[in-house]
Amino acid sequence: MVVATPNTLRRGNKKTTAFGIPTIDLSEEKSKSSEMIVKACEDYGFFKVTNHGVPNKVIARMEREAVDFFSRPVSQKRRAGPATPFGYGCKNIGFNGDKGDLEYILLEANPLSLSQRSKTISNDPSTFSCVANDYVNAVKNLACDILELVAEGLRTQDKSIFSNLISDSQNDSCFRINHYPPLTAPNHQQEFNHNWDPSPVEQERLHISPPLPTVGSKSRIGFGEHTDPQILTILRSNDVNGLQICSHDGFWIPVPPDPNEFFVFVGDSFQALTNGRFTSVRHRVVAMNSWKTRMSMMYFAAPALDAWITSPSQIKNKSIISTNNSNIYRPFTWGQLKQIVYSLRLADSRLDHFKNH
Ligand code: GA4
Repeated sequence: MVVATPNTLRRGNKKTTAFGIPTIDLSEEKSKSSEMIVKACEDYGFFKVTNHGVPNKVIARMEREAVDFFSRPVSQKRRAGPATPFGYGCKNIGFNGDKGDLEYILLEANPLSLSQRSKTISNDPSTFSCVANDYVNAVKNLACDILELVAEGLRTQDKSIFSNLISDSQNDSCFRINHYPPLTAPNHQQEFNHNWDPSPVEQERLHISPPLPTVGSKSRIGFGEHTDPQILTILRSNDVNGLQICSHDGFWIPVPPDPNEFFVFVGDSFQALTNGRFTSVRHRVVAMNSWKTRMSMMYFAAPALDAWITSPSQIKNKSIISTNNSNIYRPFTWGQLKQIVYSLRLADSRLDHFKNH
């Protein structure tokens, strides 16, 4: 694991610290990588994986389809929207007024939905759906491998205890592609000055709304700070920077982009599944590059809506998962958490609703 000495930089009023990101080579011996993954999940809730086994061709094809989609005229992209929550979205995130300087497509990660949605996304829907399916399956397998290594590292009896949740045929995983405009590019700004909202009243309101918050003098919020509600997120981006993670002590750490590797985020559900031993990582995207577009693809691994999110310590031996024997959270289903998630703002903490008092 590479964790360099902190090198503190100042951006605006806030401190930003450049660290080495924990990096796990999946071709290493299982016992070693499982231990390192557990440590990274505890220390950061975030790490990078190398030798991940996802074929370059699968990634390149997905990227090509996504670039093709976002390069289309707004009128065509809107055919795939609005994002409620699935479909094409621009600037609006969720249903409670959150905004970001981005456009995106959010898709349900199952073959049937992908095939239906593809018809609104591409002129060649069968190719898009095939490419998206291949990508989603490859990253889902990667997520399962990682979850099995975590189980190994935590020494749970059942090594599939976490991976079974997301390989379930009813899993509620989703797939998102985010496209961030460069910081200053007149043509792009024009493209991004439309808002995807069907209501004219709302559109009117959005045009007069204040500009998106800035972070220091030369950056702007692309996607505001939040944690992911699912179990695990697998992210891949192009070579444009902007992603930052928040350390346990509150520093924003810039994550250098690496188009050849994947980044893994612990989500809220994994925090609950481990009784707080892992913490979901707060992260955000700030637009800092003046001339290049950032594009990222995220697979959010979630269980079935009726799956119970409860620490195995409640089922088996408590000492396996957490040194703290009392249960921090009462059991809840993924569907119940999702309902809370969509009733709150992006930056809110959702697990508080399930805390045992
Ligand atoms: C954050 C993680 C995923 O992108 C997402 C997002 C979702 C959305 O865009 O529809 C949410 C956001 C995310 C958390 C709070 C709610 C829901 C927007 C929002 C304001 C798809 C998810 O599952 O939760």
